[in-house]
Amino acid sequence: MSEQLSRPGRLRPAPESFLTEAQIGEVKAGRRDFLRSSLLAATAALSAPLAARAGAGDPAILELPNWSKSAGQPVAARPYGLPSEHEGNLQRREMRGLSKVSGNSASFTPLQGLFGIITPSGLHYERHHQGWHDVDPARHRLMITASDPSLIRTPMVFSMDELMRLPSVSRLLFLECGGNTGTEWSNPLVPTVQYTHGLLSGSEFTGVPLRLLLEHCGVDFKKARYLLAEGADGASLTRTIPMELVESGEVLVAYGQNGEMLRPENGYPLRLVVPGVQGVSWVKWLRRIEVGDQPYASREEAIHYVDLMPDGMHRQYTSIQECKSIITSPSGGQTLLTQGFYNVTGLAWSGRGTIKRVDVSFDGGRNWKPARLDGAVLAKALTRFNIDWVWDGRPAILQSRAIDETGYVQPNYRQLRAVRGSQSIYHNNAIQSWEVLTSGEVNNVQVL
Ligand SMILES: Nc1nc2c(c(=O)[nH]1)N[C@H]1C(S)=C(S)[C@@H](COP(=O)(O)O)O[C@H]1N2
Ligand SMILES: [Mo]
Repeated sequence: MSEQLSRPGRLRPAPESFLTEAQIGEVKAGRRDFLRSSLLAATAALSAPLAARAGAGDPAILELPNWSKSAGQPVAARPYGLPSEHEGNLQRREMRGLSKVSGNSASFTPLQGLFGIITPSGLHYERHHQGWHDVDPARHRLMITASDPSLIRTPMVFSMDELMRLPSVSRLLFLECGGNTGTEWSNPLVPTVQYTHGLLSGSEFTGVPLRLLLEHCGVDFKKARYLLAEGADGASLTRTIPMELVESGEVLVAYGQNGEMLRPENGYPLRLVVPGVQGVSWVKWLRRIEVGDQPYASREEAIHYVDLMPDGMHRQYTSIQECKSIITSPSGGQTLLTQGFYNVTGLAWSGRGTIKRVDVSFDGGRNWKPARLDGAVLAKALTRFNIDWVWDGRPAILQSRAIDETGYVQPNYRQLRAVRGSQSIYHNNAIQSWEVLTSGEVNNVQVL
């Protein structure tokens, strides 16, 4: 399991030169004063001459390494850049035992090691029902048809070249598998945030609004209230999309991801983007769209992706990912090395719009403090939050609770189970608890 744990090095405390016992006292008294004084100290340390910093007692600054005295690598030594070799532990990881066939499996994003709101494409989580392919874009086509000829004027087939000539838009969005956090319905089961919440990523997607293509084909929007999206992979994955989502202009036929073409694992060269809706509807290797006048009840919506309710009935077509948040660091499997200051950070998102507020608790939900929302706060995208924390060495339970623009408040496990029971797989958006032990170890626990 150890290779699956995240790097405790990320939790280095602030350098001693700007965090004394006295300052910790000040943090407790008032964060603002502390921030001002630590900022002053940090600036002073940066502008001080080398000798002064050596005086701070760190030998690393005195030893001039060989690379500092020799020529570096030439430009374009790597025509396509790669992360530092020191970051090799930051990987998507498979959960062994999740499925019997690894082509039908998932890999999880290492949320504990990421910053901001964009997931590097190479670390985007993967979920394939029948493995992935690197498809030749020159041979890929998208067909638009109808279940009944009266619903469409001209069925059409588009090549990638044709699609890429059309007006495009780019949108920063989250993508979350409906099965994310599915292991945690009855007990805390997996140790790290990578496995509890890593079927979640954030990207900028670029493509053509599907509405434009349907208009081009002369779809009768009054009668065609649903559509079926179909993938070209062996799983023949199909999902019903309600036409309201398409009419709003939000649904994209996308070829771009984080400034370049989609990665093969994420559906290259074409995938459906359905903002706020669970991952399974974001059909990869998209080859066909059929407009129709009723939901299709396909395999992926009749047998799978349904929620078993406490009364024994299955809830169907619950597609919108409700408001949720997670503290990504410190998180399960990490260790706090010393007492003192930590930047507690995490992500919040809602399939219904923007995040209004994130509260953080350090005592298992008794007291809450609002976190700082950092950077862009966008609808149906990841939102980064940060909050200062001084760990006094005593046991603590860290939680985050997000509230979205509709006023919806992320539930705790008691509230979620009261409505949903504990036999579900999908759509678990409960508040996560990380327990910090006196040893500094952080564990996955549930607080009821
Ligand atoms: N064609 C096709 N599309 C697919 C899938 C698939 O197996 N085949 N998996 C779906 C599921 S369940 C999810 S969660 C997302 C995952 O997208 P990603 O692999 O880019 O993260 O793709 C969806 N689209
Ligand atoms: Mo999924």
